[in-house]
Amino acid sequence: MLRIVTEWSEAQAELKRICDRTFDDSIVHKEATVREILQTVKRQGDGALLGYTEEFDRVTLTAAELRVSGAEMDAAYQQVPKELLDAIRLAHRNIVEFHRQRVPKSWVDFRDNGVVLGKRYTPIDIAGLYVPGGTAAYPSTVLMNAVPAQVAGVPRIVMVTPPGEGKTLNPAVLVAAQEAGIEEIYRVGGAQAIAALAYGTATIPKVDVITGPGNLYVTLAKKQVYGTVGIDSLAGPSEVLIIADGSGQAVPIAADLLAQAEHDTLAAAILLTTDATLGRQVVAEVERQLENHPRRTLTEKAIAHYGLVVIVESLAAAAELSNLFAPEHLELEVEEPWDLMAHIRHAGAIFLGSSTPEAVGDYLAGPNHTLPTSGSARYASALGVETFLKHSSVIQYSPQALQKTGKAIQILATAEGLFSHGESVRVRLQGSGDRDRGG
Ligand code: HSO
Ligand code: ZN
Repeated sequence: MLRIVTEWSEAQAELKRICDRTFDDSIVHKEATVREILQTVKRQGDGALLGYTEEFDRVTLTAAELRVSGAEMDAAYQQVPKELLDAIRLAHRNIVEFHRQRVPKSWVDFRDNGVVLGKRYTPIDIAGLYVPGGTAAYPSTVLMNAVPAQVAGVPRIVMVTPPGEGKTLNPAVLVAAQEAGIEEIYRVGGAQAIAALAYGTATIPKVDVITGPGNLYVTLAKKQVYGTVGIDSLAGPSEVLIIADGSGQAVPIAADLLAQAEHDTLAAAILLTTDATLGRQVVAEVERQLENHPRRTLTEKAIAHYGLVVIVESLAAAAELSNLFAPEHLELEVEEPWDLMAHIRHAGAIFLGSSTPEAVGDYLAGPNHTLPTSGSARYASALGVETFLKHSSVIQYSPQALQKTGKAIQILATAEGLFSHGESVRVRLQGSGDRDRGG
C-alpha cells in the first residue's frame, strides 16, 4: 500500500530514506566477492569466465562458445515478430537522430597574437556494453547504449550478456544489437564479464569504456575497475517522481508509478501533489491496478517500501522537495509544466504534461534512458555521445607569442622550483634571438 505523508519534515525524512535505500551493510561482503572474481579473471582469463558461468548461470560453455556465432545472430531475426522488429527500428531511428544533434564539435581558435587554441574530440578505440540477462534483457537498453557509441564513431563495439537456459540469448536483444550495428557479442555476464572487458582475455578484448546497467555485483565490479577503464555511471535502482496539481488524473498517474515499481523491488515511485483528493485516489488506484498485475509480487514490494505520496502546499514546495531528491525521472503532470520546470534544478529526464508518460522516453522518444540515479542527478547527466568521446586540448604558439609570454612562464617555473621548465622556454627564446641575428 502506498503511504501518504502530509508533514514537511516527514516528507523530507522519507525522501532521504528512499534516496539512500541501496546502502546496506552487506555491501562490504559483496565487494570482497567481486574483488576475488576480478582477480581470478585477470589471472586465469577465459577459463575463469567458463567456471563462473557454470557456477552462477548454471550453463556449461567451451571457450569457442563464448562468442555468439553469425548463424545464431541471423536466426534471432526469425524469432522476433515483425511488429517488434518495426518498433525496434522506429526506436533506433529516433535515438540516432537525437544523439546526432548532440555530438560536440572540435574547434580551433586562430588568434591575432600568434596563438592557436582548441579542443579536438576523438572517440575511444573500443567500447564494451553490458546487457543484463533474464527478464531484464531489454532490447531498448541495447539501443540506448549502442547508439551513442556508434554516433561517437567508436570503431569497435563489443557486447556482453549472460546466457540463459540452454546457452540461449534473448533474440530481441540480438536483433536490437544488429540493428545498431553490433556484431561482436559474448555470452558472459556478472562481475566476471566486467572483469573480462576491463582486463581482456584470450577471447574478449580489453575495452576503454564499459557502459550499461546490471545487478549489484555488476555495479560493484564497474566501480572497482574504474581507473583501469572508464565507465558510464554506477546505476542504482530506477526512480520516478511525479508532481501533479488538481489537473492530474489518478489512473494514468497510478500506471506511471507502477511502471517504475515493476522494474525492481528496490525501484522508487513517488507522487508529490497539491491535491489531497487526487493523492488518495492514486493510492486506491495503485491498489486496483496491482490486483491483476502480472508482476504483482515484485511490484507490490517496491510500492510498499519505496512508494510514497506527499501532499504539498504548493507547486513551489513540490519543486523544492523534488530538487532535494534529484530524481532520475521527473514527470510534471500539471497544467503549466513549462512554468514549473523553471523551478527544477536536478533531474535526469523531465517529462512534461499529461501525454508524456516516462515510457515514451524509456523506449523511443530519442533521449537516452540511462540516467543518473540515487540523487546523482545533482552532478551527473544521461549517458550520451560524450561518454564515448574524449577531447584533447590543442595549443600552438608562434615564436612571437612565446617571446611575449616567455618571461612569465620562466617566473612561474622558478617559483615552482622546476628548472628545466624555465629552460625549455629560455633556450627557445635565445634560439629565436640567434636566428633573428643570423637572418
Ligand atoms: N526505466 C528504465 C529503462 C527501461 N524501461 C527499459 C523499460 N525498459 C530506466 O530508465
Ligand atoms: Zn522503465
